[in-house]
Amino acid sequence: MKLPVSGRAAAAGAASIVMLLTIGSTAGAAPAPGPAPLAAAPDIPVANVKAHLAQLQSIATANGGNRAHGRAGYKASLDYAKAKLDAAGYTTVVQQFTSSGRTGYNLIADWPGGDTGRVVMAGSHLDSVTAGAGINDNGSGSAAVLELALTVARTGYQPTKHLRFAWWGAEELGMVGSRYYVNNLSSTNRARISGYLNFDMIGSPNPGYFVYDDDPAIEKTFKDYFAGIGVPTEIETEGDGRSDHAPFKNAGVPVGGLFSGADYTKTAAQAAKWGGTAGRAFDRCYHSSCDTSANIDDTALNRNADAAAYAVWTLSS
Ligand code: DTR
Ligand code: ZN
Ligand code: ZN
Repeated sequence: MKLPVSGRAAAAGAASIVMLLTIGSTAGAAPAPGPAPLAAAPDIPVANVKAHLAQLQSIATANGGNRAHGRAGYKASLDYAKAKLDAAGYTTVVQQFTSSGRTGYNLIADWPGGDTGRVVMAGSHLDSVTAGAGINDNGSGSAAVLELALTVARTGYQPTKHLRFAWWGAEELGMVGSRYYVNNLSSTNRARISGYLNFDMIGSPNPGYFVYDDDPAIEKTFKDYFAGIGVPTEIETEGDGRSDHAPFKNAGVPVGGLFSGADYTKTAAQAAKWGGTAGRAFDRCYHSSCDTSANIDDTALNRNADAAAYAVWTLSS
């Protein structure tokens, strides 16, 4: 069903807007509200996250080796995630835009319930570069956010605030999808977003544990989690403006997120506290054809997925 496009969206000119609204099937309808769960977040099964990554790898392999904006592999990745979310009872919207002459898509999934005046968002970009499958960049974030959303449904979590999850298109072209989403929000709907959490590269094979230092409360939430599991963190310093939190931050939305490192080199001091290999990039397959299913550190993926769940539960309860 096509939604009426907003005036601003209709005025978007070059971009054509098609928003497909799918109400989750009754089979997977959100369970009736149960007792208020503890704020303690459940574990995110890393095996489930890895299974999503295997699917994304298969999709890339079947579609020219990538999941890039405007290619078949990207839309197949989105369709995979959307099917899972619809079956779990989410209300999903596919937001269409045009960039570099190709059609792009954002996937937005709302968990029914909660105070829609206070929306906690978690997102990741779903597109890869054209060079490869993009399993760490950014299948890792996309798969973790997908499994987090499915865990919300599976546990019947009834948050105080409203939960919204997003998978962005065309991040690799300059955060095009996330900027398109933010630019097409009304000022009222933008003000309703109490925080946006970004997950872009969270399974790097030679991992670091970096926390965005944008919003202090969100930063503390993530740092509390890692302190609780005895893992030291560093402030993420290379990413200002380099991922999908930037359009939200520029619009005044509190943002935060996690990052396990890209093409920068791990120092000896970092290797001493985190393990791994000093003098080697956190991800030496960054934006390369070797960013495949083999390009993931399971421990980093697991820890970051659980940290994401902890933050979503804490910030929405
Ligand atoms: N721009 C991201 C990778 C990236 C590089 N530095 C940071 C810092 C924080 C988040 C992401 C990144 C990409 O290539 O998708
Ligand atoms: Zn990238
Ligand atoms: Zn990325």
